[in-house]
Amino acid sequence: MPIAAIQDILDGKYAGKPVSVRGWIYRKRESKKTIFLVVRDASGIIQCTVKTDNPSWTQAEKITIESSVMITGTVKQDKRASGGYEITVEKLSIIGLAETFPITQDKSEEFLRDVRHLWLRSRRMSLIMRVRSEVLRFTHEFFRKEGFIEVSPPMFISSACEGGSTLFGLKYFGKDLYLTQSAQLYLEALIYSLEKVYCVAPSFRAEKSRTIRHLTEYWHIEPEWAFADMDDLMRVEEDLLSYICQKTAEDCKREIESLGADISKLKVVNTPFPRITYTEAIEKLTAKGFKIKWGEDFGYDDEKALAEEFGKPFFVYAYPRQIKAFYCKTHRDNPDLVMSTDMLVPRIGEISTGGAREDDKEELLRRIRELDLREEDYKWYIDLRRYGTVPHVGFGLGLERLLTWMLDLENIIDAIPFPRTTRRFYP
Ligand code: NSS
Repeated sequence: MPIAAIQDILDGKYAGKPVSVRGWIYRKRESKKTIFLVVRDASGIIQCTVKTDNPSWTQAEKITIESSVMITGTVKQDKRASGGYEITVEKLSIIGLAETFPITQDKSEEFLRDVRHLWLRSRRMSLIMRVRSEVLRFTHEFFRKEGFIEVSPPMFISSACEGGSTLFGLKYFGKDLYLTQSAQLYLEALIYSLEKVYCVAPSFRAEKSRTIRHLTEYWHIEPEWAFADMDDLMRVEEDLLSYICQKTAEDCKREIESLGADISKLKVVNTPFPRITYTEAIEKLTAKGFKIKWGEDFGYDDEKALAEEFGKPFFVYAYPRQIKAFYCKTHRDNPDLVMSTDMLVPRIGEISTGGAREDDKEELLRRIRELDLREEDYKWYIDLRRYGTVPHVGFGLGLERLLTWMLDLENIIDAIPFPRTTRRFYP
């Protein structure tokens, strides 16, 4: 007999028919004459009933929550059953009898994080993981559609992309190396042959901040492309975001509704996004009574206050040189500013950073010296400006920050199966 996906049964494809399902015991309830087993598989949950006269009765009595099972029976339409269908069991086989499952309803968030390897079985976590997978699919679809080539950057690196304070160091055959913070510098090398490239890869930050938006290991969506300017950059970025939001609203409607997230905020993500300069952002904040001065970087509260005003994704661009990385291209008509842009969303603040890269060798060297970086660490990167330099742009979008916003998650740690933070690296 074919193994049916539970969702197909709930969709009415097996009404009145014999069927087999495989899965785990989600709930169990007993009365004198009937045992009700709610079984879950990857697609959904369904109630299965076992009667006293069934030869499987003793198996059903013995079975525990989270035991794995194979059930054969007949699908019955029943308005009282949640989902509208149930299975009258003919045969119940226990595959793996579970010990007493440690997760019960009254457990704390902290406990659930300690048993993350088991909590991943919850409906909530599996819904999030499904949407995460779909968002990755839409990301790849978008870049392929736009002619970008997927590349694979290294994770062991020898010099910083985003500044030393968040670098994870490690010993590499007696030498000091680091874990990558961003694939950007390597992507820049690849545009000279492939022109438009992207990757989805882990990035590591020795980030001490314990906030709802920081992980020490996160997944980074990073494109980089040649012969492009800030306008091209913001256009591709907003196109990507609106593609992801529209497709997710369409294809993950059931998941988003089950998670209780607000689907309407995804549907209204249409291009073009509002754009304001850093200087305009400072003026807005000053008018709201914030103490921030021109030249200072935004804190989380500043970003949240700005984002509240827009209520949807928007760009801040043209930042002061002193708060941005060495690779940012200086505005030729105003050397105090660099061509950098952040995308901000409500509640989370910054979800992506990008910009034009300094493509002039002398300007780049000036920046490297100005920031006291070691020129020899960036020798290969400077080479890229020696041999056929081109104007080019790119950005980095944090997948988990994006999901935290899209799914109204309270904390970024629920956007990734095994979160790593300052305090959490188990399981
Ligand atoms: O440091 S970034 O702002 N920028 C870069 O790494 C550039 N080199 C990217 C590029 O242009 N290719 O990080 C980019 C994004 C940021 O906006 C967040 O969405 C995410 O990466 N990010 C993080 N997510 C989770 N946890 C932490 N700690 C984190 N740090 C950055």
